[in-house]
Amino acid sequence: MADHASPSQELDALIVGAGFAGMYQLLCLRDRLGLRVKTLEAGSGVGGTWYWNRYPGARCDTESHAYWYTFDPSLMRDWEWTERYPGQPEIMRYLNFVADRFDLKRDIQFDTRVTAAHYDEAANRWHVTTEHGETYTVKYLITAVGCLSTANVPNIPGLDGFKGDWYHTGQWPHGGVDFTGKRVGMIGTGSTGIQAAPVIAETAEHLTVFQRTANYSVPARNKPLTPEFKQYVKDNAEEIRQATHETLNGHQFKIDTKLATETSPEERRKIYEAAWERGGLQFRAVFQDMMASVEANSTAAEFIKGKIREIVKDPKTAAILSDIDHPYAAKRPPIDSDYFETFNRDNVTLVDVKAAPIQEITPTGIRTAEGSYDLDIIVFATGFDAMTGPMLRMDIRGRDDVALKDVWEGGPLNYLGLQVAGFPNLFTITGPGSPSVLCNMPVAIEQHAEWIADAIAHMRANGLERIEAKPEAMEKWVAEVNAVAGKTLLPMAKHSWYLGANIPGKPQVFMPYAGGMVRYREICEDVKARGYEGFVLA
Ligand code: NA7
Repeated sequence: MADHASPSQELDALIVGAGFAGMYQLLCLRDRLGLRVKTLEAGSGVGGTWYWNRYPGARCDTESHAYWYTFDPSLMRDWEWTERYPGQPEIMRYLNFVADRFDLKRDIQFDTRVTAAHYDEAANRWHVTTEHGETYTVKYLITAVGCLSTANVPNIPGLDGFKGDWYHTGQWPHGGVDFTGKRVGMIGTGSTGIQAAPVIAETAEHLTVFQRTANYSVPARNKPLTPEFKQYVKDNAEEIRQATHETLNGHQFKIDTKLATETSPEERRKIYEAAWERGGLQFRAVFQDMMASVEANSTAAEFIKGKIREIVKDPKTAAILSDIDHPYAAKRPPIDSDYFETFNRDNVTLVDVKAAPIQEITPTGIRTAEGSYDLDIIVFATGFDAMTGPMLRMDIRGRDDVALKDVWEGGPLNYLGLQVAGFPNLFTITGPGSPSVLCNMPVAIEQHAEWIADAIAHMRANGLERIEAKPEAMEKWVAEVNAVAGKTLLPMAKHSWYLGANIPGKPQVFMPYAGGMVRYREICEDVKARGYEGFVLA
């Protein structure tokens, strides 16, 4: 812990966060540009979102051979994933392997949460403060704080008086939780709840799932990778990397050119059956028009609802699970391992809290409008204050002491998801307005970190001290982000965290850029080629 009277440390750059983004940004700035740079990380190890999300069943929904760093071919050859989708512990092993290989930890200070960052215009420096009272004075500040790192524990009356234990999936205890012999209540059926429920049900005496909005899910079909597939990945690493750079969402598979609306019902059914058997997010990619046409989307939606009714034996439970109110994949589409099958177990109950909302948490459980449920443990799989939350929990102030929270009062303003006007030399990796969560994250992160490093290199080469988004460029970009989202079905999911609608009082603005990673990369390259068009460099 720092001495409060210790002088401010001066650095060229400071990075906040040591997940995928912060680690790679550190490597870019320290090893390629030779900057004096440090990373501050709230956790006790690398991993970011994966460091905190240790809940049972936590697993990536991108296939492992596309979910890694691709900047170094030898790194891709030297790491071997064991499963089709990497589980949280394996991702942690991978990130530690990368951190050790590039000796990153010597410049990462763990257990250090940044609380404030204020820009001093006269000195053109950011003054950064940590929760321990340490201060840093830096020219460049880069936030690599993740999109899903501010846990949302809903404000349900009575939680303080609950006599059992409760946990949020995004702040899971490192020692794990023993559910043996416990009556567990889980609130939330997003990707997290859908992953956690089958695993909790295996050991809990009883699991009660409180569902507010029914959700689609497609089987993940996770499996161990064969020696042949591992060899294929080693032999084709560069081709796989190239493929992730050529697809809309940074995955290794392309979206089919066929249109659902121009395919016969019999043929469509065959295509959906094959995609269901293959499993994974690729289900979304079998028709070109799935995310653009309500008619096309409803064919996928009806297929999945039919599967839910086929799998779940109790018709009432099946009806509650399949009563879904939004287009397929308009909310982040989960993939699962036996989620719907879990409701066929004798020790699992589904409670519809849309029909009968949760009214309070009592000392012994949860009370809804229809009844009380006695519980020993409550699991909140209730998501995150996504994208803006991790930024706004720091007191960030730009020119003239203007607070970011005031600039973002009506929704996040950002140019390319990289910079906010009035906040010079502050870069946001995968900030609102970037493809980020609509893309395979490592692909988005590598592009951002490299673009930021290039911008800083350009400034150093040209004796420039300051880079700042122009307000008009920012406004134009925000309009573009909205316009692009408007061409898709994404805004039709009214409760989605993409829109900020999951957090009471949060402005409802579609936050990520839905135009795809390929287009976004082209735009960023074009901006760079035009001398950082839309930015003021001074
Ligand atoms: P999500 O996708 O935001 O899901 C949160 C779930 O919690 C969702 O079902 C919510 O229902 C439910 N929720 C939230 N607050 C409440 C209250 N007060 N009462 C009842 N139910 C509630 O978070 P996840 O962690 O599952 O996934 C986040 C991302 O991580 C995911 O999209 C992937 O990108 C990885 P609602 O839908 O709001 O009615």
